[in-house]
Amino acid sequence: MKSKVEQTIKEAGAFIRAEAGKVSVQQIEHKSLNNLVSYVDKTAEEMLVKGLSEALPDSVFLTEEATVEQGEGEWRWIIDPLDGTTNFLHGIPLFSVSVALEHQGEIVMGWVYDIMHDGLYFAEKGKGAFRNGKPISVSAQDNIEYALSVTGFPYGKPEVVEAYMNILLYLTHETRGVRRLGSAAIDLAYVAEGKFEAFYEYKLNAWDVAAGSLIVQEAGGIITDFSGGDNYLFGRQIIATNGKITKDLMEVIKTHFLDKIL
Ligand code: 2AM
Ligand code: CA
Repeated sequence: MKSKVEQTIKEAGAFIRAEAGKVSVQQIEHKSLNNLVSYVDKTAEEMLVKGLSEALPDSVFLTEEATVEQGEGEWRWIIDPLDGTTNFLHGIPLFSVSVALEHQGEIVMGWVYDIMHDGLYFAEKGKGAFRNGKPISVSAQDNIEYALSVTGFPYGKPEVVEAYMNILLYLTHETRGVRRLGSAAIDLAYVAEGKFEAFYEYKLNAWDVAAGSLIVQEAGGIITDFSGGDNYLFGRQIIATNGKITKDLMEVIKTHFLDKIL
């Protein structure tokens, strides 16, 4: 099953890579102002649905582009066929395929394919995390002052977005800094690999984080929602760290963001 899944993900990734730079302005649809999609996202999703259905018959799907019936079931694939669509459309080489497998409500396997770097991140519950077959682990840094974080910016109510930027301001002044890459799945993979100490974001969807979260956990990190709970998959708040700075980052997010929007 695993090799069929990985073959499918690499084929979808190869298709996306081959289309990079070819999408015309007329072929871009605006789901909303900041939310773009093209035939590339949809075709990649169809390729994934076909291959994953063959790999695991009777499985159901939760997918960003909803090219297939969305179902609930014992085995469910949670998929973002192209995470980082804006990067893809602008020729910035940071976009990915994100595929998670859920069994009875628990994520048991996850893959993030960093397409332009040919990096396939994989984790299986209880069995560790890997990049192209080699074990990976989170950073050992336990001092938030020396931590490099990564985030993405939410869209929505201006006052909430403005308050969210306070976190950025604090981390810019008081820590090593913050990056904003544009693919949540890659952000998580990079935390798992020890490149970043932390990732946090507000208003993401389950398909952006389902695979990457398991990869971080299996690499030794910790994932929570903004209050330290475990509602990060559907709760639209996520903090992923190397396991050593969760408390500090949670405090920053509480003081500089949550307390300001209440
Ligand atoms: P996408 O490229 O699959 O749309 C960047 O911070 C992350 O936010 C990406 O994972 C991106 O996923 C996601 N994203 C893009 N537009 C968004 C929106 N309007 N609302 C929520 N998330 C979004
Ligand atoms: Ca997407």
